[in-house]
Amino acid sequence: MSDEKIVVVGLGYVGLPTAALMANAGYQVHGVDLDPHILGALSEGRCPLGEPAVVRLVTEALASGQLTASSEIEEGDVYVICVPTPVTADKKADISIVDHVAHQISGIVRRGNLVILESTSPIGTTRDVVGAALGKSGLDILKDLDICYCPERVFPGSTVTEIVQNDRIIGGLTPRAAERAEALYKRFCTGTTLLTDAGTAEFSKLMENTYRDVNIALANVFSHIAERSGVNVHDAIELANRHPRVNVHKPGPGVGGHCIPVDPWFLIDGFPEDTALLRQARDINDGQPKRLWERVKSLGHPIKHVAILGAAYRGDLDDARESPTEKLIEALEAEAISYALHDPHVTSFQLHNGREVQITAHMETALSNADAVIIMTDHSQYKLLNSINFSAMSGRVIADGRDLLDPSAIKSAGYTVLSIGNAWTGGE
Ligand code: SAJ
Repeated sequence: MSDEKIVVVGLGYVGLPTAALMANAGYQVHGVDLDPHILGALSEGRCPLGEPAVVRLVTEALASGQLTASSEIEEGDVYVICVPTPVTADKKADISIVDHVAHQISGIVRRGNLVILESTSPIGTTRDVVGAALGKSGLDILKDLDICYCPERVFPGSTVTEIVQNDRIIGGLTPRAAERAEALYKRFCTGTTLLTDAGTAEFSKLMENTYRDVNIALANVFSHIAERSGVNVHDAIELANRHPRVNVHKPGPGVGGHCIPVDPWFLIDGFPEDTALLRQARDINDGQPKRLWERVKSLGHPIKHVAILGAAYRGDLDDARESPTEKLIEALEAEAISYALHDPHVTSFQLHNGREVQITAHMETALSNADAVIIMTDHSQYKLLNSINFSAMSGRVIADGRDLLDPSAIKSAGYTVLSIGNAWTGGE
């Protein structure tokens, strides 16, 4: 048990499991969120998130009384900020929620408190936004307070394992602040703690996801070259990756999720003159869904109605944030093509304009009368598809955006199969 009280602000997919881990490590933790759905569930002892390991952790923390929650920021010894840092419609970093929360904390913060920012943020945010707000308390932010940036590295689907086992970067505004945060994380993290300054920690987090985005874009460019040259990109990548220092990523129908399509904009926004490569990578990845649709059309089959398989941004998740499926839907709607959207895990699919797209829970219903099917997500269920599953379709075009199907088996049943990074279409 610990005498210190921790206040975690933001009980989303990062804040809530983090708060529960801290509570189960013996701290008294108060979680803060404005969402009535989250607070309602927690007040009944339930977890508002669905991941089984998170559910176990949160229900245990609530049952023991170590974790409480409300909409009010209470006084504590440690404050952990885990609020959203989105990009605006014109791709500028929006850190207004961090700023607002830091100002709220500055009204109650006391000498000796530790304040940690976990949200992905532009370089300088911990000092210039959180530090500046806390300075309004009248305290010296370097001498009287300990302020740190400790980026989350949550991988949806394995949230708890990754929080506990991943190495943890801890960037302090001072070395003392970093050492203090290290002692806290060591109570529930088994990964190595890596101490640095706040700016380096902020930059390293942005680097990680930008690295992924740029390398996925490179793989997508390789897939374009393969489509023109008649080489199978997956075969070529497999061989290239036998080189000990090469790791070509996987081409696909776009990049989604809460982090990878968002975080590079924090660097592009801050350093436009140095980030042409990052911008181009974003454009390439964002262009993948439309490109796939253009290739489907180029086959020359009459297509009026499309079945889309997959709303989630990644396989076997119920998470559709920034899913490339939205860009495919935009391309279809721009040409007045009707569509049915299927997903075995996602139940609600809201577009950025607020409109809700209906999800068909039964695959056969989604496929019926479709002139073409486009697979957007690598759900396990889709890997089992064969030509019998497609028999409800009226057309014979199958676009496999995730390289899941065995094309030769489907070709022999008379279908035309189009995949990313493979010029061969088969059929007819
Ligand atoms: N994708 C590809 N090709 C690839 C890899 C991914 O097209 O080779 C696509 C996926 O289909 C998906 C998107 O990219 O649409 C992102 O998926 P992901 O599995 O790479 O990552 P996320 O967004 O689920 O989680 C990432 C992870 N970051 C890295 O792998 C570097 C996770 O470890 C981070 O903690 C998380 O972002 C985060 O919070 O930043």
